[in-house]
Amino acid sequence: MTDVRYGREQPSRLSRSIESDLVKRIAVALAAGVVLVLALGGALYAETGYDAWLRYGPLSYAAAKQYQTLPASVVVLGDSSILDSAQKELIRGLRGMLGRTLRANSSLPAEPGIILARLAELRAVSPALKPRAELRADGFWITSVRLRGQACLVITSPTDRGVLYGVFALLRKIALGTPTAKLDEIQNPSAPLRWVNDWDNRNGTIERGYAGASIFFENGSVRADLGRVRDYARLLASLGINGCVINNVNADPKTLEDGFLPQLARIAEAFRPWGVRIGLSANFASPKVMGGLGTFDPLDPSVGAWWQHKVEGIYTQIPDFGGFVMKADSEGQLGPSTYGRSPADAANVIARALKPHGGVLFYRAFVYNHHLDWRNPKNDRAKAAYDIFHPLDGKFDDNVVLQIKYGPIDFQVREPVSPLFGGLAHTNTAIELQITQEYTGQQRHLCFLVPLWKEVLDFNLHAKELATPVKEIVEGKTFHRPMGGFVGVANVGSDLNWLGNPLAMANLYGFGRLAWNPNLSANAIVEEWTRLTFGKQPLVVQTISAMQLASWKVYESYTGPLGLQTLTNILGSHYGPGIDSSEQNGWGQWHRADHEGVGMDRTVATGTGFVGQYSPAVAGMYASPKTTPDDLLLFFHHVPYSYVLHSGKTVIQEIYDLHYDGAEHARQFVKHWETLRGYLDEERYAEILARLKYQAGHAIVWRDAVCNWFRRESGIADARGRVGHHPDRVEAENMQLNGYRPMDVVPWENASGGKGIECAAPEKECTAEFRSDRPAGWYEIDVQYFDQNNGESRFRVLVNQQLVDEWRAGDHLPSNQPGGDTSTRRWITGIALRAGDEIRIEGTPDGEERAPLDYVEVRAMEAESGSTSK
Ligand code: GCV
Repeated sequence: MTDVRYGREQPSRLSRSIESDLVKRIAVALAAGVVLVLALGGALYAETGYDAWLRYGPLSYAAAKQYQTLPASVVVLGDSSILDSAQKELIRGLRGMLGRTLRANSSLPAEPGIILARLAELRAVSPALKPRAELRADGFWITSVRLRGQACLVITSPTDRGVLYGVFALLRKIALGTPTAKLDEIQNPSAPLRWVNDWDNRNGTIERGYAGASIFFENGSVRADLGRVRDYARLLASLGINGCVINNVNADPKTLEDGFLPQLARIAEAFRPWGVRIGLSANFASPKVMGGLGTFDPLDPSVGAWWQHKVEGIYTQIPDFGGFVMKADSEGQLGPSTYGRSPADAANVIARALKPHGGVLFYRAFVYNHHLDWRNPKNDRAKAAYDIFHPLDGKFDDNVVLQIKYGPIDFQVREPVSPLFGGLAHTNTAIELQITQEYTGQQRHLCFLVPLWKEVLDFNLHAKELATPVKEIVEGKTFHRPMGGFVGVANVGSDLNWLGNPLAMANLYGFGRLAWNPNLSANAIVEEWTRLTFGKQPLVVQTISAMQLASWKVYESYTGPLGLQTLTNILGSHYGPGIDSSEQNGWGQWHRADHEGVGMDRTVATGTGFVGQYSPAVAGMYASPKTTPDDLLLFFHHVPYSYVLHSGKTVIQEIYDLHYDGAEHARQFVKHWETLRGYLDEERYAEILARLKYQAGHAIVWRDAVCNWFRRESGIADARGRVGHHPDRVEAENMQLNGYRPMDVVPWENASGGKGIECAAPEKECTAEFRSDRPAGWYEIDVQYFDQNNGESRFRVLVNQQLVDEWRAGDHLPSNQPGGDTSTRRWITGIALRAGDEIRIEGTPDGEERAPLDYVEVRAMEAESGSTSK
């Protein structure tokens, strides 16, 4: 690979904004941080990521000093498991941060105290104490007052849950060093429904989960030990999340079997002390497939009676059951269309069963036909949700909430906002966001999604005269709806750090904080999260925050810029590149690239008409390529490759440039992270470094696959001469092979030159060697190999017979084939080479994995001299 000095001659938007921000923040922080880390010396301790943002690490002497006046006792007025959690959490947090253990009391003592109480109980002891503004359910008031002559800090709310949230808010303030002496603060949640969904299966797997097995289920049963569930509930409560659906929306009908309910009740019990109600994904065909009826027709009275009986059974076991989420008539799940009934018929029959118990029915608007005829240019999956649900507006009962994914397709790296939010003036709605990074790098790539979510939530749909940002629609404000909110698909797993990567936890944190207050900025959220998760050293905070904030656009730029959507293999893992996979099939994730041009015409005038689902102001913007923002151009318009963007570049050149910029930025993440060595615990430092290095290598796989594919399709060369030219690269199939044989990789663009090599025989060592023709100097040898899931091959790299590196291909990537999902880079830095040196790679196959290799790059290290990391 050439040493890409991207952006120097003609910096792209991505380069300019991200680079300068990162460099500025880190320079400032370096100046301040160096001093701090020296002062801290050996204070860093081992971390697993398990405690996430609730570490309650000891504050420095200076930071702790301002909290010396906090009372020595914590008093709970009232009796409930949630208040008990609140009291214990406060004691735990203050002990961790301040080294002080509060006295626990249950009545007002004759000394200053921190008082935890619902408003009702507080009034009984102090009738005059009233919040100065409205306190809604789950909202809280933290105030410093005198009670019976004693200086007290009161945390109160109309609900137990609100008191708990107030405690977490106070602990967060202390962890962040915010003064608490004169507090008088009221916070109300943005919306009543702040839920997560977990797509766990009874067999212990998780659909689109990337962090190990289910914390709920194992071998068909609820786990015996629910310790992880309790700790998950605590994390959720700390963000104000009040509901959790615990099973896959592709729901197993057996979930609702009577015999299973007592097991589910155990999960509800684990959540209850943290104020998190459980919900279940229900299979719409349950009355028939497990309920013994001959039908699941929602208008058949026997079906209504079945749901009523079932729901009563659930409430007997789980009195605070939150409700169901329903995926019906979608991706193979049966639904009301079987009987010619509407989603409103389906939702209402179940909602009516839930209503007397206070339960909610989340009906997912993710309904579309995945057998669309791709040959018909008028067909468009993006139109489905609006076409189906807009005509039903006003027909849903009041305890039904339509759960709508943020975009009209499916959690792509970028989509426009779903027009359906603007088309439901008489229906409760909730926005569905995806915390688990299905299409955004599966927690192996850094991709902080809060900036994406902010763009969506702040987007003005112009659904009424005044501004109608999406956040206000789902809060229920715009259309004066009684209910609404936020749903995040979390999919935490049993990996100790919950999401498989400590940095990915910023997405869970960010989701919760936005659900509580969507007006928070991405900047504020990430800084807060970083300080809570990694401590307050300026270098750490600035570096991690800057990397996180840059990461979504970096990921977008090498996986699907300009509104192309994530160009991944949509028929399989949704992970590595698979540019063709979205075409010529019924799934409707089309980008319509051909020899002439690229993008999908969704205009009313000449295309599918999707644009017409927006209000006139928004539709007007998307109607023409001239007024459509560049980053969504190809979602709305089919244009020739030579079309000139607002950036001044042609579409094809922007595709090339963004991919090169993105891959280079991913490489820079590694460099930025390396500046943190010694500032963090070694465990998380090393774990994250490994992920970032992996990402930097995989970003190159993405870059080359997409650029080569478009180069071939468009026939237009890269004006900067990079695409298809890799002067540092030696293709494995061109090396001297012993035991290895060339193989074709499918699709061709997922391997350099479309080919790799593999050992011809199982379990027999093979070698591939070549001689370097580079002048004497320090080099990096990058080995691109395939790490399949069906074996753990071993590799050794020797320079002139001297072993310089060895490793096992033991990662768990989502494929058994050599290709875009499995292509992995080993970075071997700091190697002294002279012309004529022999570089040999020895591969030892294992199982079905034949030590497959793609290529080797020998790159001069001048730019990074001094780095010795591996
Ligand atoms: C749970 C996408 C995912 C599916 C998921 C579906 C949904 O299609 O790939 O795994 O199914 O969305 O949200 O229902």
